[in-house]
Amino acid sequence: LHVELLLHKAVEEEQLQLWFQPIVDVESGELVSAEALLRWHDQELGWVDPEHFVEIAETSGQINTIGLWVLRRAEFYSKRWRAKFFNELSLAVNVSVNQFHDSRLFAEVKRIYDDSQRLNDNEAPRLELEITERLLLSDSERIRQQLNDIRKLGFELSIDDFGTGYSSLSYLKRCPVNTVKIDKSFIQGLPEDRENATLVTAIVAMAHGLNLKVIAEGVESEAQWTFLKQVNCDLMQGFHVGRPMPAEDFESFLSEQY
Ligand code: G
Ligand code: G
Ligand code: MN
Ligand code: NA
Repeated sequence: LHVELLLHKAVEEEQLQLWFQPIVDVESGELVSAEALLRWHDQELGWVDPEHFVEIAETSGQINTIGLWVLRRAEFYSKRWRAKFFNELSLAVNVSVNQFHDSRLFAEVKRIYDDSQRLNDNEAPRLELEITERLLLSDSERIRQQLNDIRKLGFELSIDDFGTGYSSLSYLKRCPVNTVKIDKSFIQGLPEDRENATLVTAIVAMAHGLNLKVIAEGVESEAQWTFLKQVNCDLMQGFHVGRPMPAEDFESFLSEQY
């Protein structure tokens, strides 16, 4: 409860931070996008594990407000960095299942879209929403409709932590997603782990068969990168490519390249 109150205060006082981790093309190694990740440093608690405070925020309901803040910050950085450095840059944000049961999520997505239309803006945000398999599993018509509406506004959707949940091929076919992100637990033993190698090869082939892009998460070595090239994985993310970094550091990283 103590942490919950501190988190509430941190949200009010805008003490949460958005960090960014690069996502690159497997073939060329070139930057394509970045994932926005929440970070929280509290005077008393120090750095709080995001998995821990996101779970608290989901239980307490604060994730709805936090999620809107994340979208607005991502919108801000997207416009700024596309204008300054790299017009094709896209940013991915994580969205909790809970947010799809709160009408403010779609309202905010629509607001971002409307603003970019109104300004006829060349630097309109390019945003991708990362959802989990759990959301697809809920199999509600209302959620599928929301996902469709979000796609119609030009936002992309990806499935995070793919392979750890229960999605079946039929869900992937019926849901309007663009990308699957293979969970890092499948990447970490590569290339030696034969079972993981088989699974990753199959996931890439299956996703491509359904016209989906594939991102490998948790890439930590050159050997893993080589394997991903061999199986034609599209994009990758991980410590070998770059760690999550504060927005100012990501901006310096961009300014060195563009
Ligand atoms: O950054 P790290 O890998 O430690 O993140 C841990 C977990 O926290 C991941 O599952 C990630 O999806 C989640 N997370 C990070 N940022 C956000 C966010 O902005 N919103 C939500 N809902 N989850 C996030
Ligand atoms: O669940 P989600 O995929 O949104 O969370 C991504 C998490 O994975 C972040 O907390 C990020 O810090 C972490 N991460 C990113 N790259 C690597 C990596 O190469 N190895 C490990 N172990 N974790 C990573
Ligand atoms: Mn993610
Ligand atoms: Na993930």
